[in-house]
Formats: sequence, C-alpha cells, structure tokens
Amino acid sequence: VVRPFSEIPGLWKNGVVNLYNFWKLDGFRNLHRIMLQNFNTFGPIYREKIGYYESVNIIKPKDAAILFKAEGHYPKRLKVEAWTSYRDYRNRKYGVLLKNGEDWRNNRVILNKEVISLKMLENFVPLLDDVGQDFVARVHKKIIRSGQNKWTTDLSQELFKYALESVSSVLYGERLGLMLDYIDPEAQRFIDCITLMFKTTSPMLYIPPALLRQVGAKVWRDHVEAWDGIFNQADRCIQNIYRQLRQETGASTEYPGVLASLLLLDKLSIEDIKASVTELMAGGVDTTSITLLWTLYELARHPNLQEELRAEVAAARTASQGDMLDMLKRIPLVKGALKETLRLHPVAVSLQRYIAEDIIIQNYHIPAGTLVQLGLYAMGRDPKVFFRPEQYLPSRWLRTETQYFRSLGFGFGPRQCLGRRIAETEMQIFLIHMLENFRIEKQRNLEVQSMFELILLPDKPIILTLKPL
Ligand code: HEM
Ligand code: 2DC
Repeated sequence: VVRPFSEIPGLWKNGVVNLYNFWKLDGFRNLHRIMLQNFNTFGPIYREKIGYYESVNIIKPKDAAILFKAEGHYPKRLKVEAWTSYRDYRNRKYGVLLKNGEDWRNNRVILNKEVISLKMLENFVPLLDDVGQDFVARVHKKIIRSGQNKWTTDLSQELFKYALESVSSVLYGERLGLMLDYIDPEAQRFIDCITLMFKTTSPMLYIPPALLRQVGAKVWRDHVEAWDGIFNQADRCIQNIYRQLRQETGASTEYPGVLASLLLLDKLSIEDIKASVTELMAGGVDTTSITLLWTLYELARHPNLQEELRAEVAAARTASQGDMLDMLKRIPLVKGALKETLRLHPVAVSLQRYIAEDIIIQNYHIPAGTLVQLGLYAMGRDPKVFFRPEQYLPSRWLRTETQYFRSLGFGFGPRQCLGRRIAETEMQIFLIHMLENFRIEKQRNLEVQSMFELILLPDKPIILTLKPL
C-alpha cells in the first residue's frame, strides 16, 4: 500500500528549530554536505523544513524521471526571493529565469530558437573559437614573461574573463577585449558584482529578503549593490548594440549576435529582451568558469587521462582538418570529462520543481504543489547510482546505461538551462585549445572541496601550473 505524505521521514515539524540547527552547522556553506548526510540518515527520500522553506528530497534517477514527468506545462523551480525582491524593489522586469506560467513559456519559446537550438552552433562556434585562441595566446605570453617556461597561478580570475568574453561575444556579436592586458574596469566590476550577488543570495534563501530589507541588513544592501552593478553594465552593452542597429543601413550578412537577432525578430518587447539578455550575461560567468577550473584540476590530478584526452583532440583535429564545428563531434571523451566534472562538482546542488500533479515516489504519496528537490550533488556521489563514484572516469559516460536520468548538470526538460549550448560549446572549445597547447600540473598536496555560495565553488584557491608542450 502507498504510505501517506505525513509518514515521509525527516525533520519537517519545526522549521525554526531546524533553521537554528542548520545555522549552527554552518549550513549556509555546507548545504550540499548536509543534504548528503540527510540521505544517509533517512534513506532515498526525506522531507524537511528550514525556516519557511519546505521540500521533499529525492536522490534516485528513476525518481527523478517521475518528478520530471509531473512538472507540467509550466515547470516552476524554487523561487529565489532575493532575486525577485531586487527586481520588485528597483521596478525591473523579470527575465526568463524568474518568469513563470504563460509569460515564461512565450518568452522561452522565442529565446530557445536564438540561444539553445543546435542550428545556432554554426554562428556561435567561430566567435567562441576566437576567444579560445586569444586565451591560449595570453597564456603563452604569461609563460614567456615568467622567464621560467611555465606559469603557476590561480586561474579563476582569468577564467571569469574568458567566460564573460565568450558569452558577450555570442550575445553582442562583438568583443569586450578581456583577453588583453589592460581591461575595462567596468567589466572587472561586473565580474566582481556577480560573485557578490551569488554570495549574498544564499543566506536569503532561508531568511526572507523583505525582512532583511526592513531592518537594513548588510546582506540585503550588498545584494542590491551587486545587482545594480550587473544591470548597469548590461544596460551599457545593450544600449550600445541598440544604437548601432539604428544607425546601420543595408542588411549585413554576418551573424550579429543573440541580442541583435532578438531585436530584429521583433517578437518580444524590448523590455523583455533586455531582462533576459541581462540574465544570460550574468548567468554566463561563474558557472562555466568554475566548471572549467574543476576540470583542469581533475586533469592535473590524472596525468594519464590528460594524455588520453590530448590524443583524442589531436585525432579530431586531423580528421576534421581544422573545421571546429566538425571537430566538436569527434571528442566524446572531452564531453565525458565535462559531465564527470558536473557529476562531482555540480554548479547547482539540486534541481527542484513544484509538481503539477500527485505522484508516488518510494511508495509515498506526494500531493500536487509540493516542492520536490533532486539532490544532484548527493546523487553524483552515491555508490548505488555510480560505480566507484569517487573516481573521475570520463569514459563511464560512453556507456548508454550511464545516461538514464544521471546527466542532469544543466537540469532537464523545457525549463533546463537556457545557456546550455553556449556553456557546453564554450567549455569544449576551451579544453581543446588548452590540451593542444599546455600540460596542466598541480601542487603535490592540493586537496580541494566544495563550498556552497548559492552555486558550488572550490573552498580554496586552485593553484595550477601550465607548461608549453
Ligand atoms: C538555468 C546549470 C551555464 C543561463 C540553469 C539550471 C541549471 C543550470 C541546473 C536550472 C535548470 C532546471 O531547473 O532544470 C548551469 C551550468 C552551467 C550553466 C551547470 C555551466 C557549466 C549557463 C550559462 C548561461 C546560463 C553560460 C547563460 C548564457 C541560465 C538561465 C537559466 C538557467 C537563463 C534559467 C532558464 C529558465 O528558467 O527557463 N542553469 N548553467 N547558464 N541557466 Fe544555466
Ligand atoms: C541553489 O536551495 C540552492 O544556473 C537552492 O545561471 C535551490 C536553487 C534554486 C535555483 C538554482 C540555484 C539553487 C543554483 C543556481 C541556479 C539556480 C537557477 C539558475 C542558477 C542553478 C540550486 C544558475 C547559476 C543561473 C544564474 C543566472 C543569474 C542571472 C543569476
């Protein structure tokens, strides 16, 4: 017989007490480890309430399949109130990230064609390839300047710039110039604002921002300052393209970028376009750069694997005769490496949906409207889901049975990551160029763990050494 909702194990009776305990465990930074521990304590399903935020948590791929089947026509994630509160406070429109219902769907359908459809890859690849080549040239220059034939550094700032340059070149069809020695201080400020925005969001997951705003809390003020910086810089970029479009005469044959395409298409209001393009620009920095940093770290830890990937890339280069679009179809192990990175170091600790219909999971009844979370970090490290989960094995993704509801780093279905195609392509191109040019090494005793600052980040600097081949 199916057991009732009220019998699901877990701590969900007293949200305030649980919030206090959560805070004592430094839960704001340890959310992923706490979730993993809860699955160990309660089993593959548990219910919890922290503060005012209630959810049912699941971990099994087959339960994920049930969850996503019940997401309905207008899939809805956990509402990040800090983000909606800022927009309400400043009277700005929600973009596709924060919209829901019919409005979300109408916008998303149009954006899909310009941002995530496979057809756009032929437009994106040359732009992203240029940025990749410039990154490599920059590293070569750093190596020469060092006078030691190598460059040892924390690459995170360089990767932030690479990611922002990449996403901007696709969105605006032009370069910001972040691979140069002297960069626009406004662009650097944009990068810093994104980091601050994420960091200040996590405490506000559990304490309502409206309350923090009323008491004038620093975390709310910092959050507003961060988003203000993000919107100001994005507005500048958008205005610039808008002005160019109005001055332009004859139709150009060159791909003009996502923003100009959306403006010319004229199917979304300018305000809607601006809101979503700002989110794309902000969503495109820390996500891909941190995933690339973790990948370089794993390749440094596994030198033999690194050589295997290098050989795959070399063979793909020969077979495709330098056609990058074709080359991207010949690097399954590089793609496996990126999936493996997202398994062990997912950007998002969980995927969530408010389910649109009643479902039965692990023989418990869960009513429509419940927030159900798939513990992505916990699933990636579960030995019942992945054979020897502690091992970094890109080749496991070459087997089809590994695929069933296990490769979920970008989410699933119509509400999945809109930037997925840009992110994947940008990361693949980056790894191709790095593997073709440098050996990646790390210090002997470097052990890095994740910490939660809304997205999962390395808990200490990852110092790597790049040596020319
Ligand atoms: C949503 C992951 C890069 C823009 C999401 C979601 C995940 C995710 C898990 C939620 C999906 C769901 O609920 O099913 C990632 C990862 C990235 C990445 C792992 C890189 C490694 C990017 C980039 C952009 C971006 C580069 C922008 C160019 C967005 C947007 C949404 C989203 C706009 C909201 C989509 C919607 O609500 O309809 N991402 N992301 N992401 N991401 Fe990404
Ligand atoms: C954080 O408990 C943990 O892709 C919470 O590019 C549940 C939750 C809800 C929404 C998730 C968030 C988590 C992690 C970061 C995500 C976000 C949805 C989109 C966002 C996964 C798992 C991200 C990083 C976007 C950010 C876009 C930008 C404009 C802020």
